[in-house]
Amino acid sequence: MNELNIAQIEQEIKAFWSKEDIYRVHEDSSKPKYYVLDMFPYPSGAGLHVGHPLGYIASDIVSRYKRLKGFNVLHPMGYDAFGLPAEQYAIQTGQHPAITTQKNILHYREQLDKIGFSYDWSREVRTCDSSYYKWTQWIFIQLFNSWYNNKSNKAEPIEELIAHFEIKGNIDIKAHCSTQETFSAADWKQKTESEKQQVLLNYRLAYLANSWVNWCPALGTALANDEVKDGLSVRGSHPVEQRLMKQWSTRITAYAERLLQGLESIDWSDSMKDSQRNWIGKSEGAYIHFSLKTFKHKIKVFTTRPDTIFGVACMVLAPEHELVDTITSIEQSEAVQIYKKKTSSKSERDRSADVKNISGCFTGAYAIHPFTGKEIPVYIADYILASYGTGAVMAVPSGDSRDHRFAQHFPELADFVNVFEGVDVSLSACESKDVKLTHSGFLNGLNVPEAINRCIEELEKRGIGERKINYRLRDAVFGRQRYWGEPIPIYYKNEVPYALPESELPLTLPEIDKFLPTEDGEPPLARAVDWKYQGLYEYETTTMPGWAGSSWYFFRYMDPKNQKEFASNVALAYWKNIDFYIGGSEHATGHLLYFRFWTKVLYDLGFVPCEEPAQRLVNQGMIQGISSQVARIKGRSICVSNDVLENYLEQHGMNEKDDVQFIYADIRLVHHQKLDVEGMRSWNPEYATLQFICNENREFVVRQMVEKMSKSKYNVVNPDEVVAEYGADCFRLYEMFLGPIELSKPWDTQGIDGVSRFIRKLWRMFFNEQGQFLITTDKPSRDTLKVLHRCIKKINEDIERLSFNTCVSTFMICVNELSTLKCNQAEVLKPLLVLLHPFAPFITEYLWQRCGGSGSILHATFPFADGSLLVENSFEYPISINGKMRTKANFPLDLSQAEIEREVLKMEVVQKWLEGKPMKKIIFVKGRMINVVT
Ligand code: ANZ
Repeated sequence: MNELNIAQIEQEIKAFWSKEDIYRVHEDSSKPKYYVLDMFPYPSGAGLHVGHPLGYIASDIVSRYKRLKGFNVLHPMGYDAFGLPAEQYAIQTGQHPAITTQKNILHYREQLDKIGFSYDWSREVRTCDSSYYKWTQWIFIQLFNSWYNNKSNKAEPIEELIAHFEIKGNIDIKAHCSTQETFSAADWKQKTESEKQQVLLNYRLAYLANSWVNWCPALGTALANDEVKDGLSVRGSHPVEQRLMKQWSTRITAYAERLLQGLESIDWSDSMKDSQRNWIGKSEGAYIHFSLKTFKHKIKVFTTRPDTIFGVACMVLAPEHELVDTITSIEQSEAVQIYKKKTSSKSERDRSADVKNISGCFTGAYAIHPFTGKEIPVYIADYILASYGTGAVMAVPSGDSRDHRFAQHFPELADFVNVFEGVDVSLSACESKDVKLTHSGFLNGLNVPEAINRCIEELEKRGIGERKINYRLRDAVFGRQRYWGEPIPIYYKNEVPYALPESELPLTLPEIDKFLPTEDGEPPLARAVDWKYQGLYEYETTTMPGWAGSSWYFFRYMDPKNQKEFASNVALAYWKNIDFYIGGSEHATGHLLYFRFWTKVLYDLGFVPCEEPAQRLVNQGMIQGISSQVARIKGRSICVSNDVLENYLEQHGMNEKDDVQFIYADIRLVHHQKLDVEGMRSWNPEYATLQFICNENREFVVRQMVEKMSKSKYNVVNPDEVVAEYGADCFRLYEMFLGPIELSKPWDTQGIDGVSRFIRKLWRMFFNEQGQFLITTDKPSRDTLKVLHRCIKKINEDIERLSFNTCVSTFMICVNELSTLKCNQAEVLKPLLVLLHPFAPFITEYLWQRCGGSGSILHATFPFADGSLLVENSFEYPISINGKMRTKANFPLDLSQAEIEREVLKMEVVQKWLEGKPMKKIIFVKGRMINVVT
C-alpha cells in the first residue's frame, strides 16, 4: 500500500500487534517498573463520548514513552461495573443488571479498541465478577478483624486486642474507637458473647453502629450527601429525611492524621491536596464540659476558641443531640419537637451552606459558666451539626459570625459580652486573631494564642476540659440498600454480626424476583429465598457502596488471576504502587481518599509494601461540547436565523425574552454555525413543518455555546465517528492538540483538519504522489539533523512535563521544516517515527516497518538529543549606532572581533547612520550585540 489508506493501516497494524501479543507484560526484574493507570470507567449505556478518552490518550502516551525509554510498563484497564444506572434499568425493565452491564462492557471495549491503547487486556478486572469481589469482601473482613492502636499508630489484628482484654481489660489501651467505657479483665470475662461482640464493634475498622443518614423513603435507600439537594433526592426529587439507622461504616477517621501527613510525600497537584486537606479539616482546640443547672448531665462542646469563653451568650445543641429530649422543659417541649421535625428534612450540607436563614429554639434549660458561675440559656439550632465535634457549641457572638447572627435573631441574647479590646462588634463578629482580650477574667490583656493556651491549662487543671484536635472527616457509611453491589460478607447470630470465614468467599449475589426493596422497606437482598449462612443465619442485606471495588483495584491488576490471594507477594513487591495515575478531579474526596485509606490499612496489616497507592496524580480537564440552538418564535412554526433575529423582533414588535424559545439542533446538522435546514426538518418529526427565515445569503445561523457534553444538549461527539473519518492517530493527536491536559476545553471538530493535513504531510516524506517509497540510507546534512535534534530535545522535555499540546505543534513544525529540506534519510526519519509513536501509534508502526525497522517500533529506543547539534553556529546580531538599534545582521559565532568590525563597517545601512562621522570604537559582545560609537 503506497497511498495513504488509514483504515487499512489500522487494520493491518492491529492484527500485527495482536499476533505478537505486544502489550502483555510480566514481572521482569531486569528492567525498572513503571505503573501507569487510568481511573477505570463505569460502563454506562451511553458509551464513550470524545471527552472520555482524553485522559486515556494522555496515559497511553506516557506508557508508550516509558516503554521506549526502557521501562517495564504496567498499563491495564478494567471496569467499575457495579452501580446505580444498571440497577435503575433493571427496576424499570426487569432485565438483570449483569446482562446490561455485560452488554455495555462489550460496547466500551469495542470503542476503546478503535483508539489504539496499549492496554494489557489479559489483566482486565471487573468489580462485579465474583472472582474479583471475593477479594473486596476479603478486604472488608480484614477491616472487620482489625482495630486502630493509637500507641503504635497503626491497624492491628482484633485478636490481639481481645487477648489484651482477657488479661488487662481495656485500661491501658489507646484506641481509635467509639466508646468511653472502661472495663477490667474481670469485667470483660463476665460479659456474655453478645456483649463482648457489641464492645468489639466499637473498635473494629468496619463496624455496625447507629449513624445519621439521609434517608429517602420513596427510593427506599440511604443517600450520600451529594445525592441530596434542598431536602430532596437529586434523582426523582423525593423528600429526604435525617434518620438514625444501624449502618455499616468504615473507620477512616482513625487515619485522618496519616491521610494528611501522607500528602507531603506524593506528587499530586496543590489543588487536589488542598481539597483533601479541607475535607479532612483538622482543627486544634479544646473540649469544655459545661454543667447544667438542674441536671447532672454535662454538655461537652468542641471549640477552637477557648479564649473567648467569657463571651459565651448561650449554648447551642444540634437538634439531634442526645440530651435535647432530657433537658427540654415542659413549656418548651412542643416548640422543640416542631423544630426538630423541621430540621430532619434538611441534609447536613444544606444546613451548613445556608448562612442566611437563622433559626433555633430555646430548650428551657440552663448551663453554668465554669468561671463566672452565671446561668447560660441552652438552645437548639440547625447550624450546629450533630456529626461534627460533639454536636454542641458554646456560642460567642463577639467572636463567631454564625453565633453573632444567632444572637441578633433572639432579642434576649442581643446584650452579649464583647471580649475583644478596642473592637466594635455591634454589627459583626471579630474573627481576627490579632487582638487582645478584655472582660475575660484571668485572660485579660493576653493576645489570642496566649489566651487559648492559658485557658486550656486552666480547664485541664480544674478537670473541666482538655486540649483536643478535631477532624471534619467522617466515618463513611458503607451499607447501601441496593441490589447491584458487593454483598457484605456478614451473617447474624442472635443479632450479633459475624464475618464469614474466608474459605466461604465469595458470598455471591443471590437471585431475586424484583430489584426493589421489600414491602416492609427491607433492602432488595431481603427478597432472596433460603439465603442463609449454613441454612440458619441471616446474611446482611445491604451491599457495599460504589467506591468499595475501586478502593483496591490497582492491586488486582498486578496479579488478576490469582485465586489464592488478592495479589502475590512477588507481584506486589515488583509493581509496588502506581507511578502515574490519571482521572477526573471530581473524585478528590471520594475515591481518591478511600483508596489511600484502604492502602494504609493493608500496609499496616503487612499485606502491601507501600503506604500510598499513587505517587503521581494528574487530573485531566473536561472536554465540553458546543451546542447549537435555533431561535423559534414562541407558539409559532417560525424559526429565525440568529444574525437577523434582532431585526425580525423589532419589526414585529417582539422581544427575545418573551417571544423567543431556543431549541437545540443536533451538532451534526451544523457546520460553521450554519444549520442544515432540511436535516433539521427530518431529524425530528415535530420540526417537519417549521419555516426557517434565513439571512440575505440564504443561510440559517444558529446560536452556539459551550456546555457540558450531554445527550440532552445534542452536542455529544462520538469518538467512533471521528476515528472512522480521520483515523485513530489523527483523533489522538487532535485530542492532545486541543490544549493543556489539565484544562477544560470545548471540542470543535472543525479544527481537526489541520492535524489530518499534518499526517498526510508526514506520509509524503515517505511516499511521493506516484506512491514511490522515498527513503534512503544517505547521510543527512547537518541542518537536517539539527531540525531533528531540536525536536527530540523539545519532545523529551514536553512529555516529561505532560505538555502534550506543545508536543503536537513541535511535530508540525519539525515535519514542515524537514519537508522544506526535502528530507528523505532514514537516519532522520526513523528517530522521528519513534518520537511520534506514543501519539500516533498506527502510522508510525507501519512506516517503521516499511523503513525496515526490526520488529515492532515499541522495541526501539527513544532518541536522545545530541547536544553538539543543538549548538547554534551563527547569530543574528542587533546592530546599534550610538546605542540605538538600527539593523540586524547574521554572523558566524566563530568570527573574531576584528573581522566583525570590518564587516559591520562595510554595511550600507551602517554607513548611512554614521553620516560621515568617524567611528570612535565598537562594542562587541559575542552572541549578544554590536554597538558602533561615534
Ligand atoms: C466557640 C467559638 C468562639 C468558636 C469563636 C469559634 C469562634 P472548625 O474550625 O470548623 O473546627 N462548632 C463546633 N462544633 C460545631 C458543630 N457541630 N456544628 C457547627 N459548628 C460547630 O470550627 C470549630 C468551631 O465551630 C468551634 O469553635 C465552634 O464554635 C463551632 F469566637 O466555639 B467555636
